[in-house]
Amino acid sequence: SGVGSAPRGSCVKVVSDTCSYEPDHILSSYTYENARVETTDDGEFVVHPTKSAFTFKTSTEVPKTGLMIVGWGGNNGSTLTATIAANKNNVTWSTRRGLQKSNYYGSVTQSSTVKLGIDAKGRDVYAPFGRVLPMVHPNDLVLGGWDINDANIGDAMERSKVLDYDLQQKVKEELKAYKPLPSIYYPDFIAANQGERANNLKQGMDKWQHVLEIQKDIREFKEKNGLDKVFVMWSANTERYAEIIPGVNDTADNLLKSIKESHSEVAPSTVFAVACILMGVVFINGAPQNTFVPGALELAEREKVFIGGDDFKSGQTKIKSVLAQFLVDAGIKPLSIVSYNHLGNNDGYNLSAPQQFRSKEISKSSVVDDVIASNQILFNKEVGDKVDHCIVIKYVPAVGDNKVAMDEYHSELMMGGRNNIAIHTVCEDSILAAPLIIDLVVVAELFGRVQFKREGSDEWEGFHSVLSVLSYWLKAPIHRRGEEPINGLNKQRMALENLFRAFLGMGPNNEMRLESRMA
Ligand code: NAI
Ligand code: DG6
Repeated sequence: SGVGSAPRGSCVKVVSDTCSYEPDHILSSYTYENARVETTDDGEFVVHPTKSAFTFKTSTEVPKTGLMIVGWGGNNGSTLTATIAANKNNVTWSTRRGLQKSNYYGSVTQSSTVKLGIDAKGRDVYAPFGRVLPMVHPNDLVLGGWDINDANIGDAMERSKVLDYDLQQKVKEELKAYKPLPSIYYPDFIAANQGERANNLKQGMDKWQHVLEIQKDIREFKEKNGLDKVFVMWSANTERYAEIIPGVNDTADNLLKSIKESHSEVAPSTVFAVACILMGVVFINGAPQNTFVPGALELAEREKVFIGGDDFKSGQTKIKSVLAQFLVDAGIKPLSIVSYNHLGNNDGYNLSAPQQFRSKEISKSSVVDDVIASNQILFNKEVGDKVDHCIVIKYVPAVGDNKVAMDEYHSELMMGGRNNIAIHTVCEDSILAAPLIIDLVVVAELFGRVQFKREGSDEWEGFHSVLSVLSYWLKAPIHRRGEEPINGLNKQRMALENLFRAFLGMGPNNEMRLESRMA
């Protein structure tokens, strides 16, 4: 019980007979409590509390980890690379506000905390999120990747015009040495206006050869850098939706066959995803398109490889996944949510084409669906079960990466009253998005080291290949077939915290505070 000391990389040691520290792993026992609910025809809820016992085994050996970014030379990829280089070297630089130190603000794993419990005086005690369990540190990530444009990452950083000039000067030399690998470009999938960037391509190959080439790139990157694990992240341009065609991409076998036949409806992002899944490499999609067509999902399940997606949830949508939940949980009925934004970076340029905009519109729209479905008092056939949800994106080159977002939440109050909340945001889009890439990799890597055993079973199992705990960072979380995604940000964070606690044999965090509420 609680034997041994906190493993390297962690600052938390649990002393309990539900948690033990072994030389290379943590063992925990956990009772999962839930409830199965039946709703009768006359509207009664019949609740059956349930309990199931699990044993978790978390390896404490943090692997040497590599991250390969598709779209490495983009604003997100170059901003992330510059940020890691700067943090690794403790870079400071002068700004109009004074001396600025490198940091990882905006990353949950690096800059937020988790409540562990209370101290002797009843005050809450928090630990750094990234040190509750042994996790990869971003400074140790080895970066690589592909881009259809041949700019080295130093030049790409300058082109993106995101970071302070003085900071750019301090990391430029290191970044100039990083060259993106040639990538695959099927012009039909991204906006025609991106054509002029495409000068770094794997040419003269069919789609299956592309799969093999990508796999070769990953193997070589892994060997050259002596890595234990590699993760691949799509941070390339938003593609149009792929059409789901029976016999083409509806099953794993059909999809593989279609790639071998170079079917025109297989997108570059799906080719990357399939290449990764077939070699057991985790693939995460940070853009909104339907990379994970049904065949790709089935392939990931079959190969038992983690996948995550879709679309980084950075600013406007993150607020929406809190605010919509707040309104509905307060018993206030949102009638319309209008989200307008304009931006002037290359992402905005690509999204100015209708089909690519449509992909983004879909991922930005789905975020309130489960919130609406959670409240049948406010949303039902009689009083209306929909919110008018409107998404507008405009390309305005002058503002560059400084995205402007305006949101209006128009809601119904008691007795027909009305409530309007308007939010105006100006944010550096890529500085919001880059830390999400870190969190997605750090958390996906951790979950790959956790196994569980069900009560009465001797078999260690891994989590389902659709890694839904990543949904905190994703606008339109992919989900297991037959299930609905969870979009509410607070629920998503609660899931992360409580799973971490379960891996340490602790019950879920709650705010019952019986110590102070009882006389
Ligand atoms: P960006 O346009 O600056 O970078 C994309 C990069 O991908 C470009 O360098 C382009 O040359 C490259 N590229 C295009 N097709 C490629 C392919 N097939 N293979 C390899 N490289 C390819 O865009 P940014 O701002 O870095 O965003 C990246 C993606 O992340 C976009 O899809 C965007 O919609 C998505 N995203 C961005 C968010 C943000 O806040 N910045 C938030 C949510 C999603
Ligand atoms: C225009 O909306 C550009 C997009 O790539 C967004 O910047 C990105 O999807 C972030 O969106 P959000 O809604 O999370 O701020």
